[in-house]
Amino acid sequence: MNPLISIIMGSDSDLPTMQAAIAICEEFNVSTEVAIVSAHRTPQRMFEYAQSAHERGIKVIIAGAGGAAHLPGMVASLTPLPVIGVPVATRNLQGVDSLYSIVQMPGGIPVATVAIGNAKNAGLLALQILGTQQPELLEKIQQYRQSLNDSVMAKQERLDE
Ligand code: RP5
Repeated sequence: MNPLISIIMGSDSDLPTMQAAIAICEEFNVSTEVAIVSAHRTPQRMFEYAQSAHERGIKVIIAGAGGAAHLPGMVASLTPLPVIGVPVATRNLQGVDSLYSIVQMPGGIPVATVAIGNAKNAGLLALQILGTQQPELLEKIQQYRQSLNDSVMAKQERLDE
């Protein structure tokens, strides 16, 4: 299966955070391409990767980075595909630096940004974007939502006992 969702990150130190995006895509049986692409350390690779992603059949890119987190914005400027940014938590500023770096894109080049460290939501959003073109995937998302609802109701029942 050709990968439909690309999950990239600035460093292997981002992988523990980004693992949640990989896991949710696996849960929905959607193939992913996972790569370390640094805006600062491998700028040429970033250009090549972002410019060729749509030609390889990728539909959505999830990009995680921490600190002066340029990767999602730079990649968004190089591809026509939707880009979802994941601000990775940092030691000194706890990821507020990453969040501001990613979310404050000037008009013209959007990056959809999830909460600090919330790669799971980035994965789900990517799946929902794919789902607009895949009715069976949309149905799985509905089932997933139902399972969230059921788990809350089960907790309520235990509280009421
Ligand atoms: C960013 O710098 C990466 O996305 C990572 O979050 C941060 C630190 O990278 P390492 O020094 O751990 O490789 O580019």
